[in-house]
Amino acid sequence: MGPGPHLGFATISTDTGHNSATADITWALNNIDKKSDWGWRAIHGSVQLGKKLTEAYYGSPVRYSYYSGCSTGGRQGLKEIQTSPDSFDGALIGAAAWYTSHINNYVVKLGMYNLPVTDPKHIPLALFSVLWAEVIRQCDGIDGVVDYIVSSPELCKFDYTPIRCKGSPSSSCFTDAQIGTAKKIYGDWYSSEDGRWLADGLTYSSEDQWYLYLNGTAPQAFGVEYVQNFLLNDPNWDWTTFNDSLVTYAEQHDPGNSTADQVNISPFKDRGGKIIMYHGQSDGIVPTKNSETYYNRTIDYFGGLETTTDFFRLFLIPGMQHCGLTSVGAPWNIGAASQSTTMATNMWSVPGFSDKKHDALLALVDWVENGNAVDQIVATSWNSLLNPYSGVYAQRPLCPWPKKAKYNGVGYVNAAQSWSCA
Ligand SMILES: [Ca+2]
Repeated sequence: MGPGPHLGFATISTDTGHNSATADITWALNNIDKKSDWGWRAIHGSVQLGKKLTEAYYGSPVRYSYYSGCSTGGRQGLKEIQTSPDSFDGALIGAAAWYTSHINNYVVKLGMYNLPVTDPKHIPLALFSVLWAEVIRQCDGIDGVVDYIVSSPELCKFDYTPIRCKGSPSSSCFTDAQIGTAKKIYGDWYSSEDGRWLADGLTYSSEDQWYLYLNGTAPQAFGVEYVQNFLLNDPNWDWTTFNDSLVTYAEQHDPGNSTADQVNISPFKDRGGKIIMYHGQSDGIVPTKNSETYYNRTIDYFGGLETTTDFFRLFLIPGMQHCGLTSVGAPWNIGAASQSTTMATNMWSVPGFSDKKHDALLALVDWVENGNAVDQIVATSWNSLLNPYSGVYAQRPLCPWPKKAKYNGVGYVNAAQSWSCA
């Protein structure tokens, strides 16, 4: 909540009905109320209460209402827009884990690609960085500028030959079995039951975050504990028995009504609502393509890109990890949820650049209240990752999808004015 008042907002947040460690989902076991709170009810009730409190304190109606959240917070914002179009006038939605019934099962599936650790197909932690370095080497320059930032992963035709073991396996090369695992991790997930698409795979340049989901002796708890406590109410469920039919079961039951997959958001659009969605292109937790999938579905629903960009724009952030940060110096900070508070608890907006050109929330406010559609947002990184006093390292515009920032061919490559949206 800290950043909000600095920008003049009355601000509210919620624990969504439980208090737990990050990946602990045991609170959901057999608890319909807590599942619903997490799924949608805590956000909805907090918005209603927040407006009442604000109106009581100031003695006048709330003029505008905004949302900012990332990851599960991105999902929660989308869910509220889908179910209660009057709640917000603008929403800043990051790396949304919107497809609960699919993506939480996907976390189990993804982990199983690399398990058990005794299997020859298993890629050990040390090889993630080998793969990452080769991805950067091959995929970086495709976007026109060699800067360690992979801005066009979709154009990279990655060749495993340079990292493939030539003789006996070693700790610095990939066997064919391990290459098979890497291809699964990058690939989309299709049902073994009926062949239908189930989930997007991870993107080239996400490897630096693979340790989060792919380095355990079991799949990550976000997946396993979802199935145990949310889906099946069976804490003894054994992840080795996972099969793809669980997605169908999750779709049918959707405990807590948390899946935010509706694209009929006309009521929100019709009352003037605006959405800025963003996603790091090196995200190793929520695959970047999740946002593109939701956006493409929305475009299909509204009958084209232009009728969608009227009120809803997607900004991919090259080189940014999950919700923030970067390991390649990529401009990443746009004043979005948790970004500056991750740098220091007393930081807010984009330190040194708290204006609508650099802060996505202020850009959103300007779009909603003054009709100035957001054509670019300038992202910032600093010489020391978390220290804005270390001086700006790079700034670069982010562009409304499908546009990308393109280097003008002249000028300092780390200056925003050397780039254009094209
Ligand atoms: Ca590049």
